[in-house]
Parts: sequence; structure tokens; C-alpha cells
Amino acid sequence: MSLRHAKLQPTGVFPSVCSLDCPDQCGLLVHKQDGKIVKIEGDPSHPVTQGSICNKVRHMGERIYDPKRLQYPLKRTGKKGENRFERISWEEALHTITEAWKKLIAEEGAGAESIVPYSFYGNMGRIGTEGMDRRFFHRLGASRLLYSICQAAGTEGYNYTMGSSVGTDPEETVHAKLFIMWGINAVSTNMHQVVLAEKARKQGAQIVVIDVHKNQTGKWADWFIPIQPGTDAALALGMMHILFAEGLVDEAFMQEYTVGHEELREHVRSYDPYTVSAITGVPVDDMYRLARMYGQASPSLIRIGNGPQHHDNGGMCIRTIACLPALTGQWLHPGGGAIKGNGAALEHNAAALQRPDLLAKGTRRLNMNLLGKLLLEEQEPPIRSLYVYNSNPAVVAPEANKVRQGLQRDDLFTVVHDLFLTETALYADIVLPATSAFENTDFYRSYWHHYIQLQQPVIEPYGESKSNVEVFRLLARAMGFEDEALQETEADLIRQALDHPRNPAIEDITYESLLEQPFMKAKVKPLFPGKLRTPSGKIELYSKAMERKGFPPLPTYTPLCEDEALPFLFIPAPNHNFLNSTFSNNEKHTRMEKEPKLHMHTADASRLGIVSGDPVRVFNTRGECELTASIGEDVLPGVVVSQGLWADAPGGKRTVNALTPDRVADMGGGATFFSGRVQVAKLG
Ligand SMILES: Nc1nc2c(c(=O)[nH]1)N[C@H]1C(S)=C(S)[C@@H](COP(=O)(O)OP(=O)(O)OC[C@H]3O[C@@H](n4cnc5c(=O)[nH]c(N)nc54)[C@H](O)[C@@H]3O)O[C@H]1N2
Ligand SMILES: Nc1nc2c(c(=O)[nH]1)N[C@H]1C(S)=C(S)[C@@H](COP(=O)(O)OP(=O)(O)OC[C@H]3O[C@@H](n4cnc5c(=O)[nH]c(N)nc54)[C@H](O)[C@@H]3O)O[C@H]1N2
Ligand code: SF4
Ligand SMILES: [Mo]
Repeated sequence: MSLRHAKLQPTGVFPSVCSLDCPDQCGLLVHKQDGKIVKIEGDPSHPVTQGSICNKVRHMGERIYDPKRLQYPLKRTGKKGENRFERISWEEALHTITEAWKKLIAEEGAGAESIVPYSFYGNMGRIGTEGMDRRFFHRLGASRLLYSICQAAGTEGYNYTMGSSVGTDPEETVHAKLFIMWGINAVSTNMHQVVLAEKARKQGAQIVVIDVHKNQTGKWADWFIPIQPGTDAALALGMMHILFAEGLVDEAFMQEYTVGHEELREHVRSYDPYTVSAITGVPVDDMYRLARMYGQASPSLIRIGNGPQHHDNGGMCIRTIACLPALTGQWLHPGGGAIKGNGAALEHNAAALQRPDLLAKGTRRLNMNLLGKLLLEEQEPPIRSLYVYNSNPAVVAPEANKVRQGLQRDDLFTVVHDLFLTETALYADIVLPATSAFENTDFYRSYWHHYIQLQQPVIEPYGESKSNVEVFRLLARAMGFEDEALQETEADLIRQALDHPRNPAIEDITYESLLEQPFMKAKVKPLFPGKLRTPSGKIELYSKAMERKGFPPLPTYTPLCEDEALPFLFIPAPNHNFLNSTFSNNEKHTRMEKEPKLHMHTADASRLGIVSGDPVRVFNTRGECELTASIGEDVLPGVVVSQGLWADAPGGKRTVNALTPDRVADMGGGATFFSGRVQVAKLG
């Protein structure tokens, strides 16, 4: 089955890849009949995902042909947020946008930096998400964005320890004897890691889950360890204390492959089990049991999730957890070690793809987590235009009320390019219809497994919708930019991106080879023996780089920042049937989720007179939100958890991010979605 010309064939089964922001990046088979997608299933020949896919994508066809999908460009006719638009032509849309931008660029006190692109990974295709778009905005001279909303804090933290986003090959994890799923709701967010762990379990592996919420993943575990939010670094340090004290460390490995193990040994003396238990809420006996389990099982794998790093102290927390496998030498055992992400192993030629040479030196960079504040407070130069694609900030960004207030500004010229009239698009001056990934050419590289995959168009563009790459080519032309780089084809972009002599692991992977086989495995070498990308080339238990930046050089527990003096820490996590806010506008998916719930401990609920099923108001000074109480023992007292980024009309009350702080985390400018405090009251 060749990928070539799939879109020209009305009927057949075509290999494809899931475009969503999910580590699994499944191989798919798209069934087509009379030019339309009739079924989407997993590709059984994909070595990692092996034919199984999640419910979300099994029903993706409904999203592709959803009557609500945008077919034409729109122009706003009512007030911002009012949902009154009229159809316009692409010509008019492009003209309106580029005229507005040309005016801003020429205007004194504005200039090109007054234009701000805002995007994330609604589609993981590299040329559409961090390719032609970057080239265009570099050339335009627009402000740059700090892409910090997802894993920025944890990535910086992990890199201090390990040098880059590299870890265990997930395919090897079937050999592990112990899995610690640390702050990851893998049953929902990384289902194939669960499948692999299940295989290992049949060979005797134990599965431990450390989380603040006994969700599906906690229930699946052999041992669920509830922890106070934001205290995971203390638990990891307590484990190290016991590992050193009981001689459960691999001295030879530390000697050969780490720096700072002697300093660390001294340092963790103060993290005794009693002190750590008081911080984390994990009983002393459980700490001993966990540390001994970890010290004795081999291979053991820590799957590090996003939960612990969406906190004020998230960077340091991940930096700390990432030290554990070095103490026990697990990196030398196939299947052992840790996976936070594997993005760097599959690194492509980002400079060739994004062309930073088109960028003027000193162009400002704005942290996407501060969007609301940036739009509302004075900036130099001011923000006068926002171009949103691959993202839905009115729902996904912290301090949602500020974001929406900012989007209301009459002097802000907003363009949104999306498949749907999202909550954000309701505030746009111009809305552009986007193709789905099945209508595009792009390449995909997982941030978890080691495969690179190609997407060739399977169907024709829906209505007048266009891909990101195509829209940026058109915008470049309408701006009068003559650079060849802004007109190159998808195939050109992919060829340039995959030509990366610095990463020999992908040397055999080219656009041409991917046309013949939809996925190819990068030849990633084991990390050890070998040199890491840390300054010393070794695992840095002691980091001089951190010291220079003003961080403690050794892994350290720092408490969460003071938030409002309210009784509950609020953890608004993702859910099973949406992908961030994607699918929240689809009835099948919302029906499967039933309703947006607030999980609360029985003791807290009875004090507040709340029972399961009660509508509750969750609030703080940032905003409020209305959810349905679900009472039990799945969260600790003092913690409340919601799941899912639910859609909302303006004035609606289901936006959990109305409550989340826009403080930035200790590292990477990261988001602190899970470090805000709230009060809860029964409604009505
Ligand atoms: N079904 C589904 N899959 C998804 C997504 C989705 O929305 N839905 N989103 C995708 C994206 S963009 C990402 S980044 C990943 C995220 O997926 P994960 O890495 O699983 O991250 P989260 O779901 O944000 O949080 C994981 C867990 O951390 C817990 N947690 C919160 N605070 C703490 C803490 O302080 N300590 C500990 N130990 N646990 C804590 C939460 O209760 C939650 O169970 O999933 C991707 N896959
Ligand atoms: N409270 C809370 N907030 C969170 C999180 C949390 O755990 N809790 N998680 C955070 C995390 S980890 C992340 S990654 C962010 C994710 O936030 P976003 O990246 O904004 O993710 P989505 O909500 O899925 O929105 C993606 C949008 O891109 C559109 N899209 C898809 N494909 C294309 C395309 O090819 N072109 C264009 N132009 N548009 C396209 C989709 O239709 C959708 O509207 O949310 C963050 N927000
Ligand atoms: S969302 Fe994740 S699990 Fe579902 S099909 Fe896509 S890659 Fe696979
Ligand atoms: Mo994310």
C-alpha cells in the first residue's frame, strides 16, 4: 500500500498517523469509500501501537465531517464574543489581514513586534506547527512566543540532570520488573505504555502509581501511593536517603556515569523518612517499602508525567525524580531508566526547517502562559494583533478570565485559524478554516517512541479549508515577501527537516523512504556507555549550570508558592475522552465524559454539606466555575481534582482555567495549572 496519491483514490485503505498531541503517535489505517473516510482503525503493523487506538480517534471521522466544521473564511459582524460572522472569500480574508499588518508595521509605536503569533500542538505535524509558520513570522518580524504551556518546566529540569529529552526506548519496557508511573494518568494519556506494562506484568512486573488522584491509572496499579500535590521532589529525596543509607545504590554506575554522587549522599541525609512523610503525606513504612522495592527491582522504569511539573516547583521536581535511576544504575538495563520524553533522540534539522536566519536579532519573546496579562497590561511595543492557530487559548490558557478580557479589546486585531469556531475564534476579527491532518502532507515524530511517520493527504480539503503551510505561503505572497523559503512545497520542507547530519539516528529516514513505508524507526543508541548533552557529559546529580542560574545545584524540595488563603489545592487535569479542549465540542465525547466533575474527599464534603451529584461552585479571586461534586476517597483531604477542559460559551461557567494562576514555574517559564487554591460551595 503506497502513500502516494491516496487522496486521488476514492476507495481503499490508507496508512496514516495520529496527529494529536499524544505521546503514542499511533499508526492508523484510514478506510475510504467514495472519497469519504468511513472508518479509522489502528495499523496492526505499527511495532509500538500494534493496531490498538483510543476511542477519541476511532470516532475522529465524526469530527472530520462534523457539520459544525468551518468551510469558509469568516469576518466578524457583531461584537467580539457574540458569535456573529459572515462568509468572505479567501482573497478578502488575506487582504484584510495583510493590510492590517502592513499598517501596524508602519505605525509609530507599534511595528511588527506588535503582532503576536500564538500556537501550540493541536496538530503535531512538524512543518505546519513549527515550520512554515516560524519562517513566516520570523520574516514578518513578529514577536516570538515562548512555547511553555505543556512541559517546559519539566524539560528544563530533566535536562539539568540528563542533558536532553532522552530516555528509555518504550519498546524495551516490556522487560521491566517495576514501573513507577509518576504523576501520569497513562490509562488516558499514554495507553500503549499501559499495554507494554501489562505485558511486563505477565512476566511478574509490579506497577506503582504515585498521584494526587486515584483515577483510572491509580485503580489499575498494583500499588497506588497518594501524595500531597507539589511534594514529589521530597518523596524522591526521601527515597534517595533510604537507598544510600541501606546500600541499595550502584556505586560503580555512579562512579562511571555521574557527577556529584558524594555531595548528593551527604545532602539527602536531611531528607529522612519522618521529615519527608510530614511533607508528602506518604507514611514512613510506605516510604521504606517503595525505596526498597526501587532499590531491589531491576530493570525498573520511571514514567515521568506532566502532573508534577505543572506546579510552581515543577522544574526542580522533575530534575530530582530524574536522578533516581542513576543511583540504582538502571540505565544499563534494557527497559530500565526513565521516560519523561524521547524528543531529542529523534531530533530533526530545526534550523533548516524554521530558518532563524530570517529573524531580526533581539526580537522579543513572550511567554504564552501570560497571555491574559500581556493583553491587558501595557507592553512596549503594545500587542495590537494576535494570530492564533493549533490552539484554543480561551479555554486552555491559565487565568482564562484575563485571556477573554484581553481578547475583547477593540483595538486588538485577532485572526484565528482552526477547524472549528472555537471559544477563541468567537473573539476573532477574521476566522480561517483549517484542513484536518488527513488532508495534509506532514511528518510526525513521537516524543515517546522512536518512530518517524509521514502523513500524505487521504482526502480532499474540506470546503475551502487550507493547511497551515498553505495559509502561510499565501500570507507571505500577500505581504509581498519574495523569499523562496516562504513558497517551498511540503516535500521540500520535509526533505530539509530530515536532512540532519548531526543526528545520525535519522540518517536513513527521508521523505522518499517514508513514501514507501509510513513509519521508520530511528537508530537511537543506548544512552550508556556514551556521553550525555550535559556540560560534563555525565548525569549531573550536582549541576554547576543550575548553580550559575541561581538554583540549588543539588536536587532540592521547595514548597509551592503562597496562593490565596483558601482551603483547597485545585488540580484541573485532562480527561479521557477529550484531548485538551479538542473533542469538547463533540456530543459523543461529552456524553462519554457525562459531566465536568469535581472530586473531593468525603471528610471535606461532609463539612461543607456536599454529596455526590450536587452542583458546586468552585471559586477564588481569579474566577469561578460550576462543576458536579463526586465524593469519595480518591483524593486526599484538602485537594480537589477536576478532569477535562470543557467547552464554554462566553459567560459560561465550565472553564476550569478561570481559576488557575498565571504565575510561572521555577523553570522554563512553565505553567502552574495545578498550584492554585480554591474554595468550594454547594450551589443553589
Ligand atoms: N485522553 C487524553 N490524552 C492526552 C491529553 C488529554 O487531554 N486527554 N493531553 C495530552 C497532552 S498535551 C499531554 S501534555 C499529556 C499529559 O498527560 P499526563 O502526563 O498524564 O499529565 P496530566 O494528565 O496533566 O497529569 C497527570 C497526573 O498528574 C497528577 N498530578 C497533579 N499534580 C500532581 C503532583 O503534584 N504530584 C503527582 N504525583 N501527581 C500529580 C494528576 O492527578 C494526573 O493524574 O497527555 C496527552 N494525552
Ligand atoms: N487546566 C489545565 N489547562 C491546561 C492543561 C491542563 O492539564 N490543565 N494542559 C495544558 C497542556 S499540557 C497543553 S499541551 C495545552 C494544549 O492546548 P492547545 O494546544 O490549545 O490544545 P487544544 O485545546 O487541543 O486545541 C488545539 C486546537 O488546534 C486546532 N487544530 C488542530 N489541527 C489544526 C491544524 O492543522 N491547523 C490549525 N490552524 N488548527 C488546528 C484544533 O481544532 C483545536 O481547536 O493545554 C494546557 N492547558
Ligand atoms: S490520541 Fe494518542 S492513543 Fe489516541 S490514536 Fe492518537 S496517538 Fe493513539
Ligand atoms: Mo501538553
